[in-house]
Amino acid sequence: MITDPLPVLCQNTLNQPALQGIAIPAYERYGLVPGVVHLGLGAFNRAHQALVFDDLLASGDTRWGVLGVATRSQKLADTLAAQDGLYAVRLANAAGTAWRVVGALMQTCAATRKPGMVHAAIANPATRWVTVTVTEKGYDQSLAALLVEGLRQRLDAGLGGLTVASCDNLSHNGDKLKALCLATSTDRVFSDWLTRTCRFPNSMVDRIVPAATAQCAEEAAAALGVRDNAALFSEVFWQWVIEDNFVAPEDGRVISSAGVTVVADVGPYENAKLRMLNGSHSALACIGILMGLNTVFDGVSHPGLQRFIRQLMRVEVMPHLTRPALPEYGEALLQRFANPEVKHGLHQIASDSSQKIGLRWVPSIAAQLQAGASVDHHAFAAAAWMRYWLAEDEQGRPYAISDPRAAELTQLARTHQGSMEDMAIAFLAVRAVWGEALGQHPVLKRAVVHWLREIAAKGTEAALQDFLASQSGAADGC
Ligand code: CS2
Repeated sequence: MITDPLPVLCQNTLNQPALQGIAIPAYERYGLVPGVVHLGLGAFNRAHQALVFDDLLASGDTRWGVLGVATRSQKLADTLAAQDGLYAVRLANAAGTAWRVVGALMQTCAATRKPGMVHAAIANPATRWVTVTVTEKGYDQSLAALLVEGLRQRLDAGLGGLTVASCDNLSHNGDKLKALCLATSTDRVFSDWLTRTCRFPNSMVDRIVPAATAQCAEEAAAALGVRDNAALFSEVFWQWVIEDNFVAPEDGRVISSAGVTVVADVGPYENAKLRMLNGSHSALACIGILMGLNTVFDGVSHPGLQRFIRQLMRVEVMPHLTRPALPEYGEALLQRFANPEVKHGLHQIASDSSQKIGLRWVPSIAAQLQAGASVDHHAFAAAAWMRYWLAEDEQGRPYAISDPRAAELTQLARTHQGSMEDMAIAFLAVRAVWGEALGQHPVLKRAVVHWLREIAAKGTEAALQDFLASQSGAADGC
């Protein structure tokens, strides 16, 4: 048997010589009682909010240690537990790359194995915040049950409420989480207590963090001299804009000191981020996958696709946004997408697309139609999305699709693949994606049918070139 010569990253190996020069937690972790319960231990939270809490802990404020709850995977909770909650993030931008070991995760647990531990942690007097990253599809009964039972135990113990911060890419994420909790309980006393004492700030979170791969662990081993089975790659850029709505009003000032933007209304930031960044991501993913591309970097390196995305933002998205300096924001996004060190897989972004595009594309399409303006870019992307459900790219390579509606939508694509018009109409009738009436709008329908026919007849690359030629009057500059 070949044994790994490298020791595993954990509290005892933090002083390895190879880690000298690497940013490691510069505070005493032992004995810290978590003040934050985080639900959803995925890559995004571990490379975003966890670093903010890590900075607050490093500043001497001991209230921000995290109990990380894996809501789906038991393995990840165990991997992190074996590393004393430590893991490294490689942060990259044009100036270079740097590793950082994050220490904010004090304990981990798997909700499916020990739900009682999660309830007890939420009901612990030391807990002040619950943060949530469970992805768009995670706002379901199991999340609500976990939260509501913990909060109910808090009420029974005579404790005060918590700040419950959703950090998922949903519009009005805090309001949605609160509504989910309230809808789950029929107990008036509990509902009144929750409404009176808990706060659910809306927020916009941003950092591009691809899912962990074996390459992350390999590069961590080479750079750190320890084995880190939970290592991540990320960009340097991050943003967290949160509504000033906390149980402890001073928390706004405290988290601002770590770089979080606290505002009265997150709406302008949230809309711009969902429709510009995430909307472009979903378009890049659907179109790029058909063309056989792998990553966002590959997508924006394709001149035609880059031009398409720039125009999509400029022509159909920006006119309906109020965030300041939109053209600069759009260009900055394209630069972030072009970061070669952040290998962000198009299939990762395309996963759960049935849950995403209603948030990312539909508001721009609706606003354009209302204004009597063009929806061609979104129609092209929507046509690519429909063709994507045939689960095979144009080179004939099959791919797996991960989506809660996968069975229904792959079946829809297969059933209608003989007629692109039927296929477009069938997909536009999926109300869970397009809403009640939007999919029936004749302007959208005509454009989607047209571009789906073009994609099927000529291939995506040629259809894209024709599309760009047809838009030659559209503004190219952001
Ligand atoms: C991406 C997001 O996977 C996706 O759908 O669009 O995870 C995106 O990278 C983040 O929201 C960036 O902040």
